[in-house]
Amino acid sequence: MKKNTKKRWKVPDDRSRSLGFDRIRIEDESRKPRDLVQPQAERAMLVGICLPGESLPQAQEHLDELDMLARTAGAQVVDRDLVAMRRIDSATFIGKGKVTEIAEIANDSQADLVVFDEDLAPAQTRNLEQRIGKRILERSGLILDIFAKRAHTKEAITQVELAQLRYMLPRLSGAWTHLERQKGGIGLRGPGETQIETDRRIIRDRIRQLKKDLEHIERIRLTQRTSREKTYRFALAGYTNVGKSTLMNVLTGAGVYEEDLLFATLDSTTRVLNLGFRQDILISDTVGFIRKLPPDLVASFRSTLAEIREAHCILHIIDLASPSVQDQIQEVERLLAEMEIADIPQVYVFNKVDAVDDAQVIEWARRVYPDGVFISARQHIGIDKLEDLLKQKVMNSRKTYSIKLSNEDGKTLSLLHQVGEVLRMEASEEGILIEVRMLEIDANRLDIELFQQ
Ligand SMILES: Nc1nc2c(ncn2[C@@H]2O[C@H](COP(=O)(O)OP(=O)(O)OP(=O)(O)O)[C@@H](O)[C@H]2O)c(=O)[nH]1
Ligand SMILES: [Mg+2]
Repeated sequence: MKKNTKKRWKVPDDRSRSLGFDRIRIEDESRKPRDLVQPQAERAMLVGICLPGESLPQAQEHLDELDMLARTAGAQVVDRDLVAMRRIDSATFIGKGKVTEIAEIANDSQADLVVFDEDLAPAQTRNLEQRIGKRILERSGLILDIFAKRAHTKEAITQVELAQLRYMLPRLSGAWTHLERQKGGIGLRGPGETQIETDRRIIRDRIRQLKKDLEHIERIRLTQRTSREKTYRFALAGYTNVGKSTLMNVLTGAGVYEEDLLFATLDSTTRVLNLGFRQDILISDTVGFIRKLPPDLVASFRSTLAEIREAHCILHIIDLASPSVQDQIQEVERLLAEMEIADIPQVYVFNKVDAVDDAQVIEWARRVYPDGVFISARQHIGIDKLEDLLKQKVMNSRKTYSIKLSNEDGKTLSLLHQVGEVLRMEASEEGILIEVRMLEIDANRLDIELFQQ
């Protein structure tokens, strides 16, 4: 499939909004159209951190990723700095000397904001803002910002807004101090504090409302889900930008938006996967993971991520051409473990083999993941093999049962024909003995006595 041929909607370019949590609307502004284009991109300086125990190339890759995140958020990256740290400074995270250095670089490059690759304590952000004299944003704030831009359905918009507000609440005093400073900040402490309290109350009320909205959306989702319960379900999961949606489109022709962007997909899409079985097999494309995904976001996306949690088999899609492939695999596994779904069978699908120059990388993957499948979703390489493996997974999950029915029970008989493959039928005066192969979940759901063979 050619890139973007199935593009369904346009990513709104809303650079009119500045980056970062201090512009999150407390009012219901989020429902307003988001496509006001302002070509003036914000100028961002990026600060990568090399923590003790981390290698420099690793920190460099993380900084590259931050660069991509910043660009995805619509910023113009004007400078980058990598800070190697021996210990974390409680006041400023990076320490006095580094703060001065970064302030100088940020000034020289006329940055509007400085983005840190680490999450900072609210007080550290405040101190850095004061000393650097620029708006400070951290990785989580950036990710939340991108999610806010990508959210299109009511569910995603609600989930992101909830995450943003949860993220904002403990940081409110910092944001306010920032506003105070802009206003001059003299003698504003009293009214300022009152304002914070008011803001907090409004935010808490809004959080309550959003949670209610989400519960309602989840209930609707649940009703839709129960009708799919009889089917075997695959879920595509993996790091962002690894090609999940591209593969989904190749396997199902779903027309899911795919793009060389981080978090192109926020809403899960579920489609029928035709593997030649009589029962429908479903496959879901899901939101991508990333290193340091803000916990507020993971919590808010609970129902979207349920597509993964409720799958019978997870296809862990991996970008084999990425220099951070090992880190990415680990991060996804960590998040899957956090979601407590370690017991769902996983298939490692190594994508983008067409873009791997180094044969050693493929050798490494084959050695470490002997059961892995190697494909190129874009070039349609290895898709047949993958489909065979998926068929195998479904087949393996089916079991053979014998059932005795009365001769009059035509209803159950037709039900068995619907959900399974009837292998043998023996009719006698006492009834019909049937041997049927079907999914265990189907068998459990049938309200009749079955004997597994
Ligand atoms: N070279 C190469 N590029 C690919 C392949 N599969 C996907 N891509 C490209 O990788 C980029 C990301 O693809 P998507 O399918 O949007 O990735 P995703 O995992 O759904 O990403 P998110 O939804 O952002 O998490 C696109 O530019 C694709 O064209 C492949 O097999 N080879
Ligand atoms: Mg996608």
